[in-house]
Amino acid sequence: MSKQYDVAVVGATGAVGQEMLKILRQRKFPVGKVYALASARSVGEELDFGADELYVEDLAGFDFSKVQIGLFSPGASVSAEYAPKAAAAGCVVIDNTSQFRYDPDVPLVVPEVNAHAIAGYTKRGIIANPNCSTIQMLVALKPILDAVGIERINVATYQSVSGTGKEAIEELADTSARALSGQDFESKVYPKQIAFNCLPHIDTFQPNGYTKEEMKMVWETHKIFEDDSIQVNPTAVRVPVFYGHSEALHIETREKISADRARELLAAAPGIKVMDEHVDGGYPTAVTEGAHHDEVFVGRIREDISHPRGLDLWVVSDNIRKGAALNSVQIAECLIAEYL
Ligand code: NAP
Ligand code: 3JN
Repeated sequence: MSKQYDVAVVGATGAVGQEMLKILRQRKFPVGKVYALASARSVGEELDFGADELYVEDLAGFDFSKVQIGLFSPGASVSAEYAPKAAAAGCVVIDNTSQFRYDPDVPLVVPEVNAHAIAGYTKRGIIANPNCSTIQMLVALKPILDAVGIERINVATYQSVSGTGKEAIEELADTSARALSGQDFESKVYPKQIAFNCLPHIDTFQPNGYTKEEMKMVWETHKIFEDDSIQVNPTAVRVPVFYGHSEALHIETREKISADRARELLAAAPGIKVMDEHVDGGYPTAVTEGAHHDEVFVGRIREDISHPRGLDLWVVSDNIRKGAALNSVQIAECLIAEYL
């Protein structure tokens, strides 16, 4: 029998944790025993894991020496406390929060882009999963970076509410229904109404006027592409979509690339599906293609009429799958194939 790995899913009751459990089964990850961990609030809750019953245990009392891999998504402050403890107990942590992403001793990995960086996990026993908006952008840009280089990226995101977690999914459903039936409602998760609206605000405002979600895309692009000279100018927007983030990318390459060549390169790249017909509906959208699928979908590929080395792309992906849970499980797959 092939080797099996005992795995702890930390934040297992959350939007990302639930998807991690689903993906471990869908991809037939060689799991031995799986532990579902969350806060004391959820202890005893039963979670679906195929034929096996999985009961939620308290993260606070868990002995991480029982597992070889920890898939973490309990929020940054909780990861800050427990990921180093888990690593000290011999568990390799794959962390979905922003807590360790910018630590030079922690690899920040998108397997299609920089799987080689996983080798650095031995320094702290932690591998960081990037932000969802960065992941889909860099999967789409990697073939273009390799072919002609990238000088500048202008990006506007259209991010679904599942990126904020399970309470936000409920808020969009509930406030949309109330708005449609003429009832009063209050926004609790978001600072303004999300139903039938767009909010140009994700995460906290920074001193430079950008939001932290936007700055994550800058910092993470530099670290993953190993090039701080690439200029990145993001605007992150929350939209009333349940699953799937979309992005309008306007890039300036170092050498000119035609739309046809870019389309060819993208079509041959791992993890990408090109959908770029110049007809009604010949492009991907969050709901019809992104949600519940694994690929990063790219369409609307065209040469920018306002810049001699400009290229425009529309990029869509499932933020909870490729943007979080799937990317983490792919990292775990690389880890066991090469290192454990
Ligand atoms: P969520 O649906 O709100 O779930 C949060 C999870 O964390 C729940 O399982 C919750 O357990 C657990 N948790 C909270 N406080 C805890 C504590 N003190 N001890 C143990 N467990 C605790 O949120 P989510 O959407 O799954 O996101 C969770 C985190 O993942 C985010 O904060 C973020 O850091 C990261 N994330 C990353 C990306 C990405 O871009 N890669 C995308 C989304 C999320 P209870 O149910 O017991 O409260
Ligand atoms: O808002 C989104 O679409 C993605 C959200 C990600 C997120 C949410 C809360 C805290 C993160 C993240 O992964 O960057 C964090 C965080 O860990 O900082």
